[in-house]
Amino acid sequence: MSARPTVVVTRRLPDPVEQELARDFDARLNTDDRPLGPDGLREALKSADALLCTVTDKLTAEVLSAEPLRARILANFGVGFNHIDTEAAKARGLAVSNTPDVLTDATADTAMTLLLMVARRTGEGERHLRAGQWTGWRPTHMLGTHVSGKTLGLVGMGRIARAVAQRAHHGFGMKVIFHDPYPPPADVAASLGAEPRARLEQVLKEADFVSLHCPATPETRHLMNKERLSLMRADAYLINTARGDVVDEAALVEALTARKIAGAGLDVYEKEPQVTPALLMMENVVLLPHLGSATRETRVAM
Ligand code: 8YV
Repeated sequence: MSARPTVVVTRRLPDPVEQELARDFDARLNTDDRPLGPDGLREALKSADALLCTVTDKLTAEVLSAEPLRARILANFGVGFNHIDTEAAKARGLAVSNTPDVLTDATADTAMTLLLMVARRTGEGERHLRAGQWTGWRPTHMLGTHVSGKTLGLVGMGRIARAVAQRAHHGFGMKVIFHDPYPPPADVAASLGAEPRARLEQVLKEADFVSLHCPATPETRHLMNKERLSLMRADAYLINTARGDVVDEAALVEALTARKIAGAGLDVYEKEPQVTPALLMMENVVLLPHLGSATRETRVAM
C-alpha cells in the first residue's frame, strides 16, 4: 500500500503535469482520454482520495452521492465550475478547488481573437481562399468592420473581463463600458479605461461588441435571451468565451437570421460538443471548439 494519496485524473493532461502527478501521488492517469462517465466518476469517488476533474465531468448530486465516499477533494482543472454541484459537494464534505488567474490572459486573448475574427471576417476569408475562390485583390472585397476606437461592452468585470478591457482599451483604443453587480473599485476600472453602466441593458444598447464574462449560474442562464439580444444594435457583435448556458443559442440563431445583430464569435456552447446546426452555416459567425485557455503554457500552469 502506498502512503501517497490516490488521485484519479479524469482526462489526459499535458506531459509535464502527468509526470508531476505520477511523482507526487499514486496517480491513476487517463491515458486513452475517454471521459469516465457517471459510473466511472462514482467509482473514482469511492476508490481515490482526490478527483482531478474538469469541465467534461458532470459532477451532479447523483454522482456525488457515491457510497462509501473516500474522496476528500474535487480539484477542478479549469476556472469555471458550473459542472459541479457545489452544494452537494459541500454536503458530502468534499472540498472543491479551481484554477483561476493562470488562464486569465489566454482566455482574454481568445476573446480578442474572436472579436477580431468576426469583425474582420477572417474565418470567412480563409475559407474563401482555401476553397480556391480568391480571384485577387479588389477595393470592395470582403469588407469588414473597423475595431479600433469602437465601443466594447463587457458583461461581468472579473479577472478575464479586466484583461480583455486592458487589451481593448490600451491596445486597440476602444471605449470600454461594463456592467457587473459587483463592480471593481473605481480606480481599477479607470486604469482600464472602463466606464460602469448601472444596467446591463445600457451596455447592450451602446456597445459595438458585447463580450460575455459572467459565471454560469442559475441566475445567468440564458441571460442573453431573445429580449436582451434585441437590445443590441443591428451592427453589433456578440462574443462568448464564458459558458454556453449564458446564451439562449436558439434565440441567438433567430437574432442572427433576422439580422438583429451583425454576427457572433463563440468559444462555448449550450450542449458541447454539439453546436446548433444553423450556426455552422452562417458566415458571420466564428466558432471555436472551447479553446479559451488552450495554450501549452496555460494548461501546464492550470
Ligand atoms: C478550460 C474554461 O479549458 O477554465 C475554464 O472554466 O472554460 C477553460 O479555460 C476548460 O473549461 C477546462 O476546465
